Amino acid sequence: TWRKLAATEFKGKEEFQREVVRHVETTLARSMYNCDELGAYSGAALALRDRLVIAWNKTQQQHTFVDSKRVYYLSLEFLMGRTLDNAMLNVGVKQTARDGLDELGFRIEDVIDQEHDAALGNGGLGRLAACFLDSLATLNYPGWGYGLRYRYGIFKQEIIDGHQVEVPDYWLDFNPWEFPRHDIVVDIMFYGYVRKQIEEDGTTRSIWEGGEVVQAVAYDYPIPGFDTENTNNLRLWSSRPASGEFDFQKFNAGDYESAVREQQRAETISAVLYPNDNIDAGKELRLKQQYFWVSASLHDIIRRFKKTHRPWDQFPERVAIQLNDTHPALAIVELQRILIDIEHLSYDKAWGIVTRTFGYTNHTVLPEALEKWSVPLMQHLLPRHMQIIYDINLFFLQGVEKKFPGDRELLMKVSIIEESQPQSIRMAFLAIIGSHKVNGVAELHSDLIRTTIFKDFVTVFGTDKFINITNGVTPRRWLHQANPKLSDLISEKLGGDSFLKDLTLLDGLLEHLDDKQFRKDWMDIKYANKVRLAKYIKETTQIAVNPASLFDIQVKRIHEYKRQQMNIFGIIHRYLTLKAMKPEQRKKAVPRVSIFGGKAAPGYWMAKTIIRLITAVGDVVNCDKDIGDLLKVIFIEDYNVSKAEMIIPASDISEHISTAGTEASGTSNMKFVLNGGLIIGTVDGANVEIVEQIGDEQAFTFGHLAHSVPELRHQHHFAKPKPVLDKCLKAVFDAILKGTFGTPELFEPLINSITEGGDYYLVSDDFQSYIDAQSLVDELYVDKDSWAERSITAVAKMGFFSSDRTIVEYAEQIWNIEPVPVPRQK
Ligand code: 26W
Repeated sequence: TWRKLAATEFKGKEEFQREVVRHVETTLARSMYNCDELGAYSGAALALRDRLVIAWNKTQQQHTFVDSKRVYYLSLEFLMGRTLDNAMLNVGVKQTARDGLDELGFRIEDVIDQEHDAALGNGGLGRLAACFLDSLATLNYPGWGYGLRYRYGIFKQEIIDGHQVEVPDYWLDFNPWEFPRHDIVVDIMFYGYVRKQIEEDGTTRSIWEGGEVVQAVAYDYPIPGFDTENTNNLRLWSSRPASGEFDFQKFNAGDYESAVREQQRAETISAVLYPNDNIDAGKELRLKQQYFWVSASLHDIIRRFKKTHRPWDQFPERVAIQLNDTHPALAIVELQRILIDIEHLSYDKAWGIVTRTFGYTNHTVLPEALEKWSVPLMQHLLPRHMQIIYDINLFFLQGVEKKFPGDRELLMKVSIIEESQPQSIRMAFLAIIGSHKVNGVAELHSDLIRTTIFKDFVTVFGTDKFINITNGVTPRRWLHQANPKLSDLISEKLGGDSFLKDLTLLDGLLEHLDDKQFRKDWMDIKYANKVRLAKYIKETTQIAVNPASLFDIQVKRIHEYKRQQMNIFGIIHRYLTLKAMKPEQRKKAVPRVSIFGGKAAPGYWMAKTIIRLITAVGDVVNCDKDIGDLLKVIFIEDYNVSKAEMIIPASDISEHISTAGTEASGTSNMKFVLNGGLIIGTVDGANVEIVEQIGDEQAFTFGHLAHSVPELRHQHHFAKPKPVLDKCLKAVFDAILKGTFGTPELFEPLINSITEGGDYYLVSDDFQSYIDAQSLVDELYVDKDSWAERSITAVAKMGFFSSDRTIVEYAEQIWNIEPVPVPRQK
């Protein structure tokens, strides 16, 4: 049957090939005769990109034509990973491309492997933003991302002599996915002073002037949806000197150095992503990044709104802005400034528009991660914004005083300004006051923010302003792309791939639970994914691991609250136990491969010590002849999105073992279960809801609950004499201190943080119950058939955790936006 091709389709593999060849020979000016895999990648990417652009333009024109309300997702991080594979799958041309490349002599997997990850994020928050973009496009919502185009993304991690070494990640060499918009340029000012001016009508106006100006240039990235022509936009800003090049006067006068210095100063703003996850460093350059990005984005949004010639009142009916954590909280102040200083609206009218526009998502309760900026720094860098923050605070506190007369203590507690030395600005408080909705990212986390860090704001604003929207992940990347075999098997059983757009359809798998062949196919795919990972481990570490072993994986940023130290202590316990066994006893043990991956912030010394201990244990265990295949300890270098796509489908068990109440949600927990791995985890973050959905036979939970944590910490703090350590944990520490894993001095501080330092993350309190949970894992893994049943059951019940569900909740409860599909050609 004949139908018109979608904008993103090819007429067949021949047309695809022609396009690849054309790009290799003309755009890249290379010959097909000596075209390598990188050349083939570049050609394929450019061929596909031509199609995306058509759909992208159509979408943007449609959205402008309909004048629909848009959401703007402001995030300092977008951890996109690779684009080619995802884009081919989303627009449905992967098979065509595979066939075409095949005939040209290339394996598509090798071609895909040429692409550099876009690693513009640290961890959970950045990857969530990327999943949200995929869901927004797939659901046909008009939604843009706004971020920074860092020249260097998160550093590359090398492990040298067991230590983490950071190497810069320059990712822009050849990037077919970005479109520079040299016509979209915004001037951004820093420093300067504020002058008051009396108008003819007697009102006073504030004029901010005399500062340093840099330019923001837009770079756009198309975001294709799955099985739709809708293609959204991600706009990232790059900084450059205002004069375009550099100061030619200085240059001509021979002052080359200062001319170049000035250029570098401007370019520095978007040069590098801060590699801190969950720790606020408070650096001036970071504040400059935040204002630069927020100001450029707002000017762009306002310029687009103004083209519709609507009155300002209607701004919140056309624009929703979501603040991804407090990093963009200055947008609240910037919009207020534009509305009063430039657009001359009254303060109250402006503030009404501001609060109806913004929503704020909180992603952490860790006190060290809550952003605070020093008042003198803000005063110096953004003098007018500082005044406006004082005004916002004054009017807010006046309102509180009116509602709760005489409650001085409450005023102190909710003031944006903290009376520290020097004073500081609590950005989360500013974000709450300037938004109409505040949300946490999992039920437990949202409860915690309502009852702990933001409880005084619940008193002031009431409960309705504080909602929960549980995180989700995109099944397109995290099932269909990462695990094509499993995705195909599921399609076969469900009679189609609609589950990729409505993940709740997965529950149809339950009908096939008793099908022996299905269970076997299911476990064969898991095995094949483990073989794929084992091969990678062999190639990169020279260590052979047996894919028949139980694969136990913990991959995430290294942080004391995530407790990789507890995992490695558990592994040492296992090692000591195995060593103490007689050889015939050992034969009954379940062989295990413990796999770690993750980066430590460069300045986070304790996290680096944890990495050092993991590699040290691996060095000893992996060549112990008594142990052989019974235990291997692997650290995978440079964990990133593309590696996650290979690692996650290969887990039997993954670890989500944060101290209860510290992990806001976690999202890799969802990815692992969606790929048929079970989880061992604490009652924390989204683990709680995952277990609720899949049933507690399908998960291994352990440890103290969040509500007991404060009391346990208190006991550690005041305990005299020090409590005696659990026997197993003591044996582990003794082995380390005896030098079993090399120089014990390296690891003393880590042990001391537990034995002497108050054990803030409660490793000693949870250790025994962790070991018990691991024993249960061993026990149940032996029965492969019931394991298969658990794995299938878990996947079948994961429908809730699609980021599509998450995005619909944001759209309905916060943004008030509707889908605007691009009409399909008939
Ligand atoms: C100012 C320094 C800084 C940098 C990044 C503070 C805080 C952050 C992020 C908010 C940390 C982060 O990524 N949080 C994670 O967000 C995920 C998405 O909601 C959650 O799944 C994780 O539990 C949470 O740790």
